[in-house]
Amino acid sequence: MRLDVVSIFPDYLAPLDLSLIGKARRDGIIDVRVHDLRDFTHDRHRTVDDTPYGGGAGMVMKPQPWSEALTHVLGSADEASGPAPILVVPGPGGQRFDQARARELAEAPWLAFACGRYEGIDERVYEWAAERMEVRVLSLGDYVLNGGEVAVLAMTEAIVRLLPGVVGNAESLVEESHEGGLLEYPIYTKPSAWTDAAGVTREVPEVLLGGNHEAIATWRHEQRLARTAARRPDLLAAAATAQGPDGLSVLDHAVATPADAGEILTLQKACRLEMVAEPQHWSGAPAETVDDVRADLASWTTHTFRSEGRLVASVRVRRDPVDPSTWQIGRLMVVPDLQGRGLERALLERAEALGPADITRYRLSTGADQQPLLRMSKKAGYRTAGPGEGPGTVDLTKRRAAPPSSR
Ligand code: JF5
Repeated sequence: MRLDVVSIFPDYLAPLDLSLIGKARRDGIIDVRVHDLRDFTHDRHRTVDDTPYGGGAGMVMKPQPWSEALTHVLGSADEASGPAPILVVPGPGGQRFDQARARELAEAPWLAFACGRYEGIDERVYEWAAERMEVRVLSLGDYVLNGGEVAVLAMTEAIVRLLPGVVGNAESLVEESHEGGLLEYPIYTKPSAWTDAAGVTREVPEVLLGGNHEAIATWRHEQRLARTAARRPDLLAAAATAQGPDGLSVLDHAVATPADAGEILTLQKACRLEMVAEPQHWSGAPAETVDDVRADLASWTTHTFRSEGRLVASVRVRRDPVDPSTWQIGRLMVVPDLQGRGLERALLERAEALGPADITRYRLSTGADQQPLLRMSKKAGYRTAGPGEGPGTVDLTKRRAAPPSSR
């Protein structure tokens, strides 16, 4: 795997020569090249930053040194690397870098990392780069570092250890925290009774000493669940959906009330991803207000699904006011971090099942730009019926299957 890193502090990346990563480098598993961004400036002061247009605190990294540095990286393509790297830009405003992302990036033959400093990089660099390679803005977590370098060290370590031949024992790679969506169980080693300097003795849990493998597996699974619930309740919903297609059944279901309007609006906004992906193309179309959502709650029945109190999915249904044999389904939403795990399909099936017995047809309304949702509903038997009521929406319909014969 080729790894290129562009930074104004190349020395910060010296740890890439140490430990397992250093060994992988010496073993020829990875080829790491660190570049100094200032080498791509042309002024006496080797300037990489300037003040922000529109005002505001701090400095912004200039586009020109970045385009030249990245052009230099692109120019070093070879047979093994492929034509262009995936460009990773660490930053607190990115998508979360997690174990799944590490596994995905470990498949790439070539990764380049752009280390931002100050308030960040001129937005046009992202546009320029996206025309030449795949660009990922990735965040380690919800905190701010002084620059991307430490994040690159963390990400490269998580990625490189997954490469064949880097970590000796393949087992130790699979059975780790975050694989499977639950935290690890507690581990112990000898002695079975350990006495500290104060004379306090602590025992290893009895079940681990017995050799009953089934009892040990059960105990460990319970420990993982209890730990995850206590320390990372946010992981439980994801773990539940990973267990099977109907992750919906483990969520708390309720019918929305006006008190839910604010959260539903937040979910709606989170699901309108196109604004997030392309800020320069933001249409400025008037967004719905919390009062619009409240009004909708009066004319529809909105069903909410929560995990540990957090609203993670919702859908609204009603009998069609003009055609009472039709069951209307709309605003089918799943929070972005749980999308694509089968929850959408389960939600649609739940919405259909809510239709009274005399319903003969379903009409699903969705955004014309909601590609994954359109694909899913077509797989579920829906066909496009035409443009929907709201701007930018489409209607899809499906006949309800005849009820099973009562005899
Ligand atoms: C950075 C401008 C990048 O702060 C971070 C970060 C937080 N989580 N993951 C990464 O990146 C450094 C700071 C300022 C761009």
